[in-house]
Amino acid sequence: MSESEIKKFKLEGKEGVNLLNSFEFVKVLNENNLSKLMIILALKKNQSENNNAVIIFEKPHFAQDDINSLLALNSQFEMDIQNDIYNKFKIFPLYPYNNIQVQLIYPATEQHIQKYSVQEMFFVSETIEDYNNLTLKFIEQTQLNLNWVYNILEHKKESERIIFEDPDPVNGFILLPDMKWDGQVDNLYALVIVHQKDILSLRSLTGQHLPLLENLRNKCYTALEEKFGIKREKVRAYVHYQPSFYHFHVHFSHIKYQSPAMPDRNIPLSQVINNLALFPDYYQKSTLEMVIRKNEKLYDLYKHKFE
Ligand code: M7G
Repeated sequence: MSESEIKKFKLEGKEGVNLLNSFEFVKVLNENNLSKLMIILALKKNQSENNNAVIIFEKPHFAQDDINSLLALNSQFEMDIQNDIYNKFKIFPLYPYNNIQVQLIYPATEQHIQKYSVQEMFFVSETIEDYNNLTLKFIEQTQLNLNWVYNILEHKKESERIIFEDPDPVNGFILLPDMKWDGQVDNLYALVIVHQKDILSLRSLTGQHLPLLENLRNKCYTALEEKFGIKREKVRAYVHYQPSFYHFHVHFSHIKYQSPAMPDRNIPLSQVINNLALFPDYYQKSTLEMVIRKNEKLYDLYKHKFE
């Protein structure tokens, strides 16, 4: 490791330790042994108000390069079982092979805590009347703050991470790594945020938005291939319905990546484009199926449908 790398590591490490040190554990909100993920509720110490935090700890998936390095490393190890030709042991590699990905949401609102908690889920049909009378009310009253989105669009945050930008105010967008992406090509998880601010979600889309959708689809496929060598037939492009954030965005992920986010919310971008090309007002008329979770506000608005 070069001296500048060591310095960077020390700095990042020090900041990280201090950052997590100021929180204390309250309870586990969710865990997943397949994706090696644990999400906890924590409290900021020495603070009486607005002190909730949601912290997501995730062990990384292996990349082939990591395995090659692990074979070459002379790591500390602890033998567990040795029986004939069968051996099981633990190794304790040091930086940079022992990282844990952490997402810290602080201060976290009640909605963040609900979003990341284990919850019973339900499918529900949303007619256009339901959308206008119930869902829109929910969006107006309780939608999560969009500051992080505007920071990206205004280049105030994450500008160095931008993969591609089309600055056109109508058909333009920013393509950048999603916060959840661990950086491995096979796990690609990228986010496209459009410059237009008044498209809340899939429901707001009409035939007028086809140039935007086609523009972003084509330019993002090209950018992902140029930058990461991922061919378009290996990329899943989709929107979530309902999304968590009501500023229109599209997810681009590697076909091998299995997102811990609820897959039942995925609607392929190709299907959206096709529907709008056939029927420009498709999303102003259709009944859409969506998944809602028991503790979220939408559940209260829709529970009469299955009680
Ligand atoms: P969504 O479909 O609205 O919600 O997607 P979901 O989280 O329920 O899937 C929003 C996406 O934005 C998610 O994949 C988040 O991981 C991602 N995201 C959220 N925040 C706050 C950030 C951020 O600050 N930076 C980046 N790059 N991505 C974020």
